[in-house]
Amino acid sequence: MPKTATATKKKATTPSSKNGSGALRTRAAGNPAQKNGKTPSEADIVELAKSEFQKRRKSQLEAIKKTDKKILREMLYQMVLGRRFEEKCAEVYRMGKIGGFCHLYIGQEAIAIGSMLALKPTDMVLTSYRDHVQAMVKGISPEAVMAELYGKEGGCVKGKGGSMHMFSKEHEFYGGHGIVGGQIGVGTGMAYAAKYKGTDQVTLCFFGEAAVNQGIFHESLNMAQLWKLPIIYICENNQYGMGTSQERAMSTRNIAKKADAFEMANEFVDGMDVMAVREATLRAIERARKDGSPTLLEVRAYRYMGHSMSDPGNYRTREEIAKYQERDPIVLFKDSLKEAKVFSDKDFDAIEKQAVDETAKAVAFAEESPFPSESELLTDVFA
Ligand SMILES: Cc1ncc(C[n+]2csc(CCOP(=O)(O)OP(=O)(O)O)c2C)c(N)n1
Ligand SMILES: [Mg+2]
Repeated sequence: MPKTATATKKKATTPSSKNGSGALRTRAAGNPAQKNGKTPSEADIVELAKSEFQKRRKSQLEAIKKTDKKILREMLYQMVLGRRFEEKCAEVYRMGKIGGFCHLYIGQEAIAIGSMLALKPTDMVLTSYRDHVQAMVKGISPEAVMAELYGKEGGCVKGKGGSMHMFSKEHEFYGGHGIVGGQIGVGTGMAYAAKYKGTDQVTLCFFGEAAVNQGIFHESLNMAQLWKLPIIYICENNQYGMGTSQERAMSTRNIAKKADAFEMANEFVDGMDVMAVREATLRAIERARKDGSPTLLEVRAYRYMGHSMSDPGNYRTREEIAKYQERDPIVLFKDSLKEAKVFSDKDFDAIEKQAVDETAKAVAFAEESPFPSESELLTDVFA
């Protein structure tokens, strides 16, 4: 098992199949592991994941060859930083340093990094409550994100938002939204404003697959296509909405195709492949900037940790988690970078050290930052 995957596997929630609901489900339709109509064993599924990993390496290598080395380094660094930062979040959360909800992104890093590093700094980003990594990629410092998690004054919103509400107007990062799907309507409005004002900004709006069943998704996509808004909707399909699997809640597996109903451009992307995410986003950005038209990307990945830190995880098996860890996006990317001779083990060690040091600095800053003073209680509060 690769190092990064092992590190998180130990900390994964404890899935059980005791009540039957945790048993690994497979689909009759569209499941590549299905052999002669027979349900594959869990070992078959792990094998399939390994072979998909090898296939994916080939296309990733091609994309790496076309990309500037500086960008590749930044992509890898941000992915490793996101992973180490969030592992630390889990650790300090368990020590009682962070209160309230805390939703980790471990396993999904390729989505934020692949897409956001294709943007200009002036472009706008919104996401759900699973927002720490997106906030950092958009330029909010790890110190300000960690202090926000601690509820401290040095946080990006002075400790008043916490884990779910990272925000920075300066960095064009507009949340951190706790209402599932809420950011789809807000993001569509922001794209409308950009078009109305004639700015060159593209809006990138992330949401989970469970948000797609709500009316706001359909209403927003209709308006965005009708009015040709420069927005990219990224559905982060991690296959679960809390403990409910997509197959229990959605009549179709194919989320990208929902955009066909609005005649909107759409693509399905492998969210374990950071280069595939980057390339699909670059295509969507071109559509948005050139024609001012929207795109829906369904990016499929998997969260290794529970829905939030308080998730007992009794709805899935350890084998299911292991299957996705076999295709870990960081390991895949490092393997490809090494094979393409872009970076060596020495470079990887330097990146790892930089990420660990940056995370330690963020924790030290958060520990030392004071709690907000009482006089701050009613400032910047709208109710
Ligand atoms: C409108 C609304 N309904 C229900 C909830 C409770 N809730 C919080 S997270 C969540 C699951 C969302 O899953 P998904 O959109 O797939 O995102 P993920 O957590 O997987 O990133 C639900 C139902 C909520 N916050 N808002
Ligand atoms: Mg989900």
